[in-house]
Amino acid sequence: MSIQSAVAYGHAGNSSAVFPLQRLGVDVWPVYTVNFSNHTGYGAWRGPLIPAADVWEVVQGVNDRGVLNQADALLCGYLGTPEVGQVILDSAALIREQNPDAVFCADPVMGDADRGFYARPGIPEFWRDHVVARADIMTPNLFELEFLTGHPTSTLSEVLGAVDELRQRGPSVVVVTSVVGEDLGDDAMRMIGVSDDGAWIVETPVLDRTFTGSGDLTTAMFLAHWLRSRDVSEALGATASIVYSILEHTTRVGHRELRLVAAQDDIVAPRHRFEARPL
Ligand code: PXL
Repeated sequence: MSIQSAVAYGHAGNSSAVFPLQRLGVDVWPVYTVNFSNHTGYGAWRGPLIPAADVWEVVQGVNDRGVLNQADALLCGYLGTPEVGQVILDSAALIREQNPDAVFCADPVMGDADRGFYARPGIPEFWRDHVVARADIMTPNLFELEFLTGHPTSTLSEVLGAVDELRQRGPSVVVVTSVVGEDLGDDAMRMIGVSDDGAWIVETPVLDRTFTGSGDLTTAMFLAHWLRSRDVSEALGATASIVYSILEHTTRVGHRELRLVAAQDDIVAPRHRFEARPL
């Protein structure tokens, strides 16, 4: 089950996660938190925030079908309102009752280094104060990691320190995207993944532009590959390969929105391959 935003035009939230998951062969059940015309990176959009009670109705309706024991994971991202935060926690608890092995993967969508905070007031605090303690996997970007831990970072060891702190508060697996640091150079995009088994980094070439929805794609692809391999290093390499290949295609054709449909073969057989290395 994937509880995230829907956008009519373009790709963000579930509109960036559902098709790639399906293309990987994952049967995903989308539940929507907002129904927007387009993502908020445009500065203007239309369409409703879905009231928390309505989001919960949809989750309960799925539960009424008696199928939640088949859910391997709950994936959550863009919330819309802080009240929907409680719904994702309740959904995680409901799924866990039916399938104790289900994984709760939370992408604490709240902002990034380019745009600052774009989530509504109360949402960043909800992720920090209520979701961290309950999630199994979290996938903050560096900006979000710094907020969740309250520690600004400027070196690789400070980033790893913040990841350890986050892991001590909840998620056993943490993936940090858009990692930068004084001692890391600016010649690559980096993701770091940490679990009880160790820490890994994967680097991809810099694409000199910004994207929206790439984090949502990243979390979805990581979760799918992690569910199959239970191996952070393997899942990190596979995710970097898919996401970079899609972003490279999108950049080459000069499109603002991720070219998920046109470049869909990259989801299954990415043209560019990257491997994570241990830290
Ligand atoms: O990529 C995060 C995201 C998800 N959903 C919506 C968004 C954004 C970021 O701008 O606007 C609707």
